[in-house]
Amino acid sequence: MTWSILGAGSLGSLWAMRLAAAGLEVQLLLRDPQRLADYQRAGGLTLEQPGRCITRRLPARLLAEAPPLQRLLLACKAYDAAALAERLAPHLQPGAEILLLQNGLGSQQAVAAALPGVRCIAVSSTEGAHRRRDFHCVQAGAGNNWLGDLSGGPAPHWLAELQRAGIPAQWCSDILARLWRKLAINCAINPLSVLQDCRNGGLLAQRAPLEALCDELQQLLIAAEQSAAAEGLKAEVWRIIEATAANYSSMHQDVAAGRRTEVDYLLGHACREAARLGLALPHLSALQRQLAAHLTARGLPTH
Ligand code: NAD
Ligand code: KPL
Repeated sequence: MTWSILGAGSLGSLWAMRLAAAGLEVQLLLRDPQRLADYQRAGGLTLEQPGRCITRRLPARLLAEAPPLQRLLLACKAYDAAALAERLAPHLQPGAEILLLQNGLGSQQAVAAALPGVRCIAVSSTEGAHRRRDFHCVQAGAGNNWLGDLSGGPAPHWLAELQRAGIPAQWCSDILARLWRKLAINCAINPLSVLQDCRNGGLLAQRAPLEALCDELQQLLIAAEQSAAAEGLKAEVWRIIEATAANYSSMHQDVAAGRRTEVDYLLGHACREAARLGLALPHLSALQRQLAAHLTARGLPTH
């Protein structure tokens, strides 16, 4: 069974290289002929891990030229996922499985709606990777991957294959709760770190706004029937801020690099859900307005 990887960026490369190192069949699906030529010129995919740097010439092709796909890792940003799912639909075999690596919420549901009959497995990842240059990925730190089917169902037989390939992977029977929890943590930390232009540790001086945001996020989680995800949220946010004090949040890094953020799938999703549930959450709404103004002033999309 071939693992097809669509999105040969940071996380997609990290997965592809570990699967290939374990002797599994992997193919990269690249965007267009130019990107395919760039990949060939780069001599393959490179993964930098502590103490070693390995390059592999993994097979790569265009989606249009790929044989029907059975198992695919969708490793693009959340804002690209729905459009890519529509392009993927004619290339998937009946009974295909697709793993969704996107952060936040909303994109997974859009992909599932675009691909009826396909098993959509959402992944909540705390692994870290970044690109040194195109097709050269650096593993940034240890983490975990929780996998779960948004429609329920048992763990797939290939979960052990991932673990054997050194990809930390744990099956989660309530993946929605885990995605909501991560979304809430990201909503508390990331936008404020952008507006304050600080490392996560800088938020230790923002106790009052952070506590108000956590209170509203807890209200939202409870109203969205995600009470388990609401439990102990404030304490975990503080723990993560302390543990990542020296780091810039992913949203801060995107804004600083002039890249589009995934805000629409984090704070945007939270605010839309609050509106749908008839909840007034003034701190969260004010944060969304301030962040939108901040992004607009820098020529970045607000969605
Ligand atoms: P990335 O920008 O490094 O990679 C995305 C890749 O998708 C790029 O290579 C891009 O070229 C490719 N892509 C986009 N449109 C395409 C198309 N039409 N055809 C083919 N390829 C296409 O992003 P990333 O950092 O790997 O993040 C992917 C997702 O994983 C995001 O939702 C992110 O939030 C989440 N995530 C990332 C990390 C991390 O450490 N990088 C950690 C946890 C979660
Ligand atoms: O996930 C994160 C991010 O930067 O996106 C943390 C470190 C938890 C901050 O929200």
